[in-house]
Amino acid sequence: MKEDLDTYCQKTWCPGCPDFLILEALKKAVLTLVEKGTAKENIVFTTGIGCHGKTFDYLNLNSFYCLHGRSLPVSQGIKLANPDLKVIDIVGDGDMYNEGMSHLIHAAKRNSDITVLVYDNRNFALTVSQFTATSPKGFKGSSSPEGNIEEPLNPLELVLAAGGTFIARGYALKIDQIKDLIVQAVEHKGFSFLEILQPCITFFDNRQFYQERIYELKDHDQSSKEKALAKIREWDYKNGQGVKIPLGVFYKIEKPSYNELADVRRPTF
Ligand SMILES: Cc1ncc(C[n+]2csc(CCOP(=O)(O)OP(=O)(O)O)c2C)c(N)n1
Repeated sequence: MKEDLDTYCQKTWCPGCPDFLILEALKKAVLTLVEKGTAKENIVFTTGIGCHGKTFDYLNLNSFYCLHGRSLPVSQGIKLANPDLKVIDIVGDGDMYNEGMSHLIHAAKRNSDITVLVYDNRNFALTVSQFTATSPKGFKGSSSPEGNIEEPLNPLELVLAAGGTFIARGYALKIDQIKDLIVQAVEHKGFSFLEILQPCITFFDNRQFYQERIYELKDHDQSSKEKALAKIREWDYKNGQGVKIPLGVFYKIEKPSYNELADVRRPTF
């Protein structure tokens, strides 16, 4: 039952925050995974610190609240210790692309069999709007009152280059799409990465920007790195008119995961 995934904690997200929608999608995804045969007890999630991290309090599943930017080492440790678990790592853009960036590159490089969900609101929201690696140039926040002078990073391109074997993007306002992408990501064997575009209605409300540009990937060859890169580069994360923002699975390939190669339960002789 979906209610079994609820907790008694009062939700302190801003009223109307799309994090509520992502939470809904997550619950639906967990129920789908359970229906398909995964025991609820075998789904574990970790979080970083930030608005996204409050998911720890609001979702009744085995979980671990980690230091800011340091959830990936914990997730990988959990998976290494018990390969039967499905591990979902919930992070923010500041958390992952600023504080914890090196962990992301290495987890993708070694094709660690975990799922990373990035709630990308393009600012450090909990601490009231410092710019992050995905804040656009010109973004005005508490640490860039005259506008961010840096150009943003394209995280999907980075994860593709690092070695991720499942790379997708969803939009927080599309609950069912996010749910489907989470299920696919968790079922993928290897490093799965789902970037969720999450408008921050308090500090960076870019709903109109997204709604004018998003479209669903169709007839896309998920096995081709070159085609994935071309689609990923349709939006270079910079400001500007005319950019299109594809949603869906860009890249998905089969490759032995770190955990298959380093199964700690394998007998040694
Ligand atoms: C090592 C460390 N640095 C800074 C902080 C302060 N801090 C707490 S939450 C936060 C912002 C989180 O932003 P993000 O990861 O983008 O998540 P969001 O709140 O936007 O969901 C910061 C900087 C901290 N807790 N630990």
